[in-house]
Amino acid sequence: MTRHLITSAIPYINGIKHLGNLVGSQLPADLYARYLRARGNEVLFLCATDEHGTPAELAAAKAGKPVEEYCAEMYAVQKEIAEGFGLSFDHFGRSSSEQNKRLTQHFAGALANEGLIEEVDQSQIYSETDGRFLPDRYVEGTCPNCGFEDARGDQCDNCTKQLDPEDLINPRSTVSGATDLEMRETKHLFLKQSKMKDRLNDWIESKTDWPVLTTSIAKKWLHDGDGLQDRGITRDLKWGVPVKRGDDPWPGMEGKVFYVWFDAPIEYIACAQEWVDAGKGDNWERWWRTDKGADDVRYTQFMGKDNVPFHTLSFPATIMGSNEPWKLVDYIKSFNYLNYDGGQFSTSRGRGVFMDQALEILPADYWRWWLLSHAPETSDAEFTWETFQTDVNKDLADVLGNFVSRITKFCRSKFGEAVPNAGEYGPDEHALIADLTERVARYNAQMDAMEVRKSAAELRAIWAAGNEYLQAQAPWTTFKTDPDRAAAQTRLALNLIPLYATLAAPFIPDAAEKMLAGMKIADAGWPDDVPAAVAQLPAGHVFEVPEVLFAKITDEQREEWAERFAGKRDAA
Ligand code: B3M
Ligand code: ZN
Repeated sequence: MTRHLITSAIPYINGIKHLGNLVGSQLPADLYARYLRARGNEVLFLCATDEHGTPAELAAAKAGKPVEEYCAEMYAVQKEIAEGFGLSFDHFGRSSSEQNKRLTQHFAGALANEGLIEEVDQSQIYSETDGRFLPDRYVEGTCPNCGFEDARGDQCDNCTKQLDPEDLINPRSTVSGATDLEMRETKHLFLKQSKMKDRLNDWIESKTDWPVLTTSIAKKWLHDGDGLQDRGITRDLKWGVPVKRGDDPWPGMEGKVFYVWFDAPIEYIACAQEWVDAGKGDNWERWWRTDKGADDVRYTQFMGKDNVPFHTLSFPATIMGSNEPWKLVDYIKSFNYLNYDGGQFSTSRGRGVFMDQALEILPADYWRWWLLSHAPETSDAEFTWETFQTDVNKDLADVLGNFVSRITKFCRSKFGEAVPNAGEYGPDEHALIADLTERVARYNAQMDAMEVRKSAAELRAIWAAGNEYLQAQAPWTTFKTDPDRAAAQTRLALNLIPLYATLAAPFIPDAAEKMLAGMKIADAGWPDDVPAAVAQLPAGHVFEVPEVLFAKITDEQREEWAERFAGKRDAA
């Protein structure tokens, strides 16, 4: 079995993520991690909070708290919500960790030794009103690339272009709104990405199996305009990793920190160190150092499209440029945006459903199923309360939930809470098993390929096949004339429950657990052999009718929620 390293983009510490963020990184990463574990692979699944830079400083200032305290509190909040959604990280770390600080300084030193760092005297935006330099998100203005008026100084949310604050047209301070901005001299370190262009280009060109969304964004920034630019990797901020050259001071860079996008991806590695230091693992190098066994690892990253440039170009430039044997990513699965009810999710306007609110109103499985089955893979997708209600009620309550409840209750009423013994399988049973064998093979193939929507569609079809079988055979009718035949039908239908639970567990882990608990089978094992998998509950096997798996969403609930989430929540 292959060893799989999986990372999800690490969410900024400021505020709670909305469902669009969730479905673009952490949730599909969790789906894949759960699937691979269930199939017997060794998996290390890591995520963390992204705690440095202007997002954290600005949010802490707004909350009126010291930034360390703010980050510690928000880390605890994000960790709890991640657990609530069943995100099965092996470790949920923090980019402000000691491990990441040391590793970030180490990489800067290694890049400098390779001649890939340049000290640049620069003029940068300084605000007289605020009494400070205004890096990154401290400035907003109009995007020079697409004309979007609320572009941030680090990146335009509309066209994803990476920006520098001085690129913005009509810049304004996000601290005070001040527009009396001037340019002042300051010194910064630049990563000479332009020197790495050929290596990065060859590497991207070799990734012919990657999603087009991933490679097209990488190629755009490699070739459009003047091509790959050198990037400033330091900032005039207080909060962040202090600039050092390995363990040594960096003359002239006192009081500065590394840019958040320089240290954030390094946290993927530091997180594995944190995992070991927390006593959860014993060897991080076999996951990350190709000289220490990581050559055998398959490394997959999950992220929204706005994060792609940093993962296809900037972070690989750090890794390759260090000239040290670090593991490079093998596959980048990226996502488009999920929109909310005719517009965009908006953190600042509180528009849409945020992760904490989602869990307040419904169990995680409802969200997991809907979001994953509508993952914005080939294009942007849209959340509406109507489709959410319709799809959840149909797929989860009418198809899966109804199947489980109907057959277990029927069995209890006619044969008791044990798998009935009489009767033989006939052509209909063998046809269903053959159909499921083919479908499970297709499901495996889609899951292996990380085709999230197609996997969900196949799973839905697998559930529907059982439902249709039950509907057509109607053991409750058969029972009146041929109780033995009804017993055989019931035996097969009951045996589909552990099969369904196992296949569905990566999508809806809580419901899957209830199904297995009801059927009194701890671990049904992945159905590599479907005929054997549907013979796991032998005649006489005792079960209990599981509790109701899914309640239907009512029209009143739908209307209430649509109103509640239309956009009033205080900005994070
Ligand atoms: N924190 C962006 C985000 O939260 C950023 C990702 C970092 S991945 C290394 O969407
Ligand atoms: Zn733009």
